[in-house]
Amino acid sequence: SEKEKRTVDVAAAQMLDKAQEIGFLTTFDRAKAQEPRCTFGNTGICCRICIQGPCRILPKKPGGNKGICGAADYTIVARNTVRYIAGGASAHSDHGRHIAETLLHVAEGKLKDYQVTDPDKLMRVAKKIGVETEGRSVDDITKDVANAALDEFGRMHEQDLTWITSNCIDSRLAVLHNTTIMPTNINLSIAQLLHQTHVGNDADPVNIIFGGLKTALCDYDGMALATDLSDILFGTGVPVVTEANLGAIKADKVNIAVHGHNPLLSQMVVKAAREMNDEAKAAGASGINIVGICCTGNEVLTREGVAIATNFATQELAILTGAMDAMVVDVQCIMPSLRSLAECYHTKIVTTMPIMKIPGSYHLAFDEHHAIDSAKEIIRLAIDAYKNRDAAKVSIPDVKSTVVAGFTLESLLNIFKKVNPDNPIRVLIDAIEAGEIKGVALFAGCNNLKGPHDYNHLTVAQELAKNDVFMVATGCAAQCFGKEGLLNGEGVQKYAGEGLKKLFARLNEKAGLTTELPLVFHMGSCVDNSRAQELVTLMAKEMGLDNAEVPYVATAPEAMSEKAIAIGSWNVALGNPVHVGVVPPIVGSTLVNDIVTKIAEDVFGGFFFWETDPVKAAGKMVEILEERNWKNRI
Ligand code: BF8
Ligand code: SF4
Repeated sequence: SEKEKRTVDVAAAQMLDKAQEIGFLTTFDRAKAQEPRCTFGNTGICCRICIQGPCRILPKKPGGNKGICGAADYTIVARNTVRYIAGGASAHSDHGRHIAETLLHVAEGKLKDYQVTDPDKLMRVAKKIGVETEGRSVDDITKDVANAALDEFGRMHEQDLTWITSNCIDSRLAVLHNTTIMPTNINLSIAQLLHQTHVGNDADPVNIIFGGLKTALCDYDGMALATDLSDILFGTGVPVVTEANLGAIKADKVNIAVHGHNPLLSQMVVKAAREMNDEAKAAGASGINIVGICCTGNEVLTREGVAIATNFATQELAILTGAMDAMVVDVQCIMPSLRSLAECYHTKIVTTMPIMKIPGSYHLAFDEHHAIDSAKEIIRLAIDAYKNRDAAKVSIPDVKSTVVAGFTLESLLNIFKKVNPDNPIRVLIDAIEAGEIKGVALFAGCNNLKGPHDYNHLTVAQELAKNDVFMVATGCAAQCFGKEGLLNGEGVQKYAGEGLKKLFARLNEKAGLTTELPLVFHMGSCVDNSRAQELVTLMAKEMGLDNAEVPYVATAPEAMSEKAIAIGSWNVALGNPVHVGVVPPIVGSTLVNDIVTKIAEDVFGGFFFWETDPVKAAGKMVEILEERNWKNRI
């Protein structure tokens, strides 16, 4: 049906009907309006790197088979591709830098509203990166850890990035050294990549791609340190039970969505809200209800059990419920369209960061020095807005699913520990060796309206479950699974194959949780893809293999952002096969396409493949896992 073509999310479909009724154009309409796409842009052979352009590759026209400067299709495609990576690495690493700076200021006693919440994680991270802990104060260790993180961004001596060297096994580090893609300075690599791809600079597609992979590793480094330091500041999540989808918005409460990526803000909003229920009651509501959209939602879900409202493509629809009083946003993946939609309602869009403002929305500069006060000010805006809510415009879809989340690597291993106290990771490997499961798959990334919303995520996961694949997820993929009932025990009963069910039965028996384990383990936000990488490295160590031999595969069924491209690229460099469910603007150069889908495997063991049909994609992922298992047995 037409609805299935838009989304598989029942709540979203209801809201899209409502949008149609009131004549509001959503991102779904705008996506349609962009069709048909320009083939040059769509396949990557449009160059706008200098303003002689845009140059397009017109193979049949004399003189048209290259850009004005003489750049061939492979140069143009390679340059365009790695510039996406530069954008993604900038976003992730700047997020990490912000956390590191905050942690340093905490240790220096400059910030009263933040503290080291998880000193055990601090000690583990300190040991991992070689910071002395014996007989030292928490503040001193914290300073050294924070400074080590900040040093990654600007060090001027040749020293490999610490969060890469301390998280990778030797065989992988050797691959990174041999291919000369080991970075020593995050900011430098990003800047150098922009230089490398300036007009009249590097024309060699292989060299450009290697520059891109070096920067993608900076993306990894920035997110790995962001995860570690966020855990230190806010705690390392443990299993929590909550709910997901627009039904988590409550008609009788002041509803505030935290949307964006940075937990420095959302954690404070959650904390402040707990102290302000009386103010909400004074305004006539029964309390305050915080819900999450996109990755900052995943952050506060993991650590505070905050419900998921929705994911990227359907963010506008949360406002269409008529019951969203404020949406507080920080950075990344926030649609500029939110403001005009909010104008049809009483909803306040509050931007908070100096690099992310939306014309016409309310800007409240978030100040870490007065974080709780800033958060309270935002919540008071929401309470004020609530007073203007028009009950006649409220229609909240009665759709939500139970979610069991909070699976940081630590909390996942704690469950494995109940089955194998001496060697928790062995639980997964035993299940693989016994043929119960075929391996592990990571779901990551976004929504992309080049296909129906959440359809690829859901279908790939159902197929892999049937084929006994153990699944972990981050980002908007994880939020889709929350909404669609894959983050709970019923998901196992409904979709898992017999082997996978056996493993779950063993785990559930020993886990000692009040609820059954979920079909897919929610590992957090997109920066928490570092947790999944730690998992595969742990498996490699235990199996005595290199990363590229572990039965592990990653998928971004609905990849969209530059960040997703960066994540996919470091996954390849670190040895992981990566499925992408949309055809990226790379296929305009057979050479570049072959490099990333074929030659990459010879060099890194990891490679990309594009498959828009989710059933076929899952089939190929299963084949990859089976092939790796087969090779490991001979
Ligand atoms: O960092 S998955 S749409 S929200 S980019 Fe954005 Fe993509 Fe969602 Fe999170 Ni990640
Ligand atoms: Fe055209 Fe070359 Fe300029 Fe690109 S860099 S726009 S191909 S002249």
